[in-house]
Amino acid sequence: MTKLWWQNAVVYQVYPKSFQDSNDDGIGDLRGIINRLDYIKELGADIIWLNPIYKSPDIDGGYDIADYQNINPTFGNMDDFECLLKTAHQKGLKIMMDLVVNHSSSDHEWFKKSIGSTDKNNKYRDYYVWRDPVDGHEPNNWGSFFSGPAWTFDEKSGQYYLHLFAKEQPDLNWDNPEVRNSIFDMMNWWAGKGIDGFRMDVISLISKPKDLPDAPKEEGAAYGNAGEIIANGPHVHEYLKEMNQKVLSKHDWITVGETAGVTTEEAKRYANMDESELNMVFQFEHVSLDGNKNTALGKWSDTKTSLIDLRANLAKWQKNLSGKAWNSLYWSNHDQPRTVSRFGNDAPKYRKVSAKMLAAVLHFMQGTPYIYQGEEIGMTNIYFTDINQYRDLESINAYHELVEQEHLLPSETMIKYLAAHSRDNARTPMQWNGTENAGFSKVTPWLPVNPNYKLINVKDALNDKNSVFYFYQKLIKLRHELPIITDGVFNLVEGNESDQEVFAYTRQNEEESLLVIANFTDKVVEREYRVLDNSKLLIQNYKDIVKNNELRPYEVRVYLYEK
Ligand code: TEU
Ligand code: CA
Repeated sequence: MTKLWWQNAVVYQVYPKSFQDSNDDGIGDLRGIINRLDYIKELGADIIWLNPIYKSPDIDGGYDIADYQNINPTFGNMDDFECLLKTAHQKGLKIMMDLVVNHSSSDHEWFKKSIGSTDKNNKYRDYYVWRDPVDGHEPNNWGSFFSGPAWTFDEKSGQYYLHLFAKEQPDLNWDNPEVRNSIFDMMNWWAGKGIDGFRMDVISLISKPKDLPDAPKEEGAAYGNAGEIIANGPHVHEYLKEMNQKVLSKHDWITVGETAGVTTEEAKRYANMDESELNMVFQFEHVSLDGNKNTALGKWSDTKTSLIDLRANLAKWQKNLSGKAWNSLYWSNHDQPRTVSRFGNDAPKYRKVSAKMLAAVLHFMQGTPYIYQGEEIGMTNIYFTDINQYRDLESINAYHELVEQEHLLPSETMIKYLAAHSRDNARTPMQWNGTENAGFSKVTPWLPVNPNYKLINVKDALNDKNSVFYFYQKLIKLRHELPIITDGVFNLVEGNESDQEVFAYTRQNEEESLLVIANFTDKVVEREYRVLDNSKLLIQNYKDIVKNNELRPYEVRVYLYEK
């Protein structure tokens, strides 16, 4: 296997709005990120993925872009961006940008010229997906991912436009070659600035099925589940190959497609080693195991993911992509709950130890690991208790739809589900220190700081040699030093498939093998693993080993054996 630079790199994800405020308006910004680059460097990450920083009305955290070639003034200006890129490069950090081209903002010039137009010669009309009403209704039953219908009526032209997300996020028409070329030109323009790659928002949804048929509808649901029939549509691979030829193949970039609805079979096409499309994809399966299958409630629940399901899923991705395509590895991002609250245990007694265990389990797998800001200090969910505390439109709309319109749930239940799954859990400001507003801003932030910032913050983590931070730092260092972490073949330890408490796997290459053993429970468990003589204990999250065959709560041990 020829190694590509991004295969043993580690990505650190920055959500600019919540990372560091530099001008006291309560909102993070580019200067704030520049001021914190040394921190990311200290952690050891190689690449920063920046969530969208483009001009945007910010209906959906900047995923509604009004101008792809300008910076949102709230975050700074193009000089600030160029300074960020240059400073990052001087420090040896790369910058991966977010590419949001399934849809634009309804404030984008293209859409403003498109809406309301009946002019047959107006080329912008065909930049979006317009359809006539059917029997006075929407053209089909598709629901928006953010509640309500996926269609909005335009009085002036008498047609509906498609928006899989908010009505302020109209879907672009990828079947129009001019749309594709405009997007490719814009990408090449960013290449000219010297960026290092793109993370591609919902790229699996760009090619809509022919004739836009109705989608399957769950019982009690108001609309059809469009995602299911749109994902991996008829021309998606053709369009990505075209993008590859016209843009990606010209640059030594890292590219990752966010691919809701992707299977391992599909991933082998998106992220094939032949490099004809993308480097890797974000799959959604392991972060959907705690949702509801085939009910109108979708992701809203408060059940915990079972270890059996989680392991089966991660192992499937490791095995099926091995040697054929490249995995991305993540526990969280700006759309997901906090890692330690979701998969570990955020009670004070177990927070640090379980955060480290999860980190090790992920970082010893094959693929490129992504760390979401704050994960490296074990930040937790915020557990809001009132719907008025939320800012995210997905959470707010879901509450209104499920509780008030459809009466599928009592309010208290939905509040519990939101506390477990709302995207705002990930978006609370970065906790830098124990001073007011956690050192994020001098003024009240746009979203409250988690009250636990006095106990969980970067300053304390840097002062504690046993912190979660230094554990992550060590994992990154090990990945950079040991080729086996990048190229070793993954296998579950024999019999581990049915173990409800311990996750145990190996990695093997010709020279070495790794053994990872992790207790996912808050109990002491006994297991006999064959740890070969001369094995070296590479990393562990307890100070010592009392008994070889005993794993304490959330204990993880990783052994390296030289053959
Ligand atoms: O997310 C895509 C996506 O699939 C989301 O609808 C996801 O299912 C949801 O957020 C999880 O609850 C991307 C971005 O990451 C997200 O922030 C945007 O809101 C969305 O696309 C639209 O651009
Ligand atoms: Ca600011």
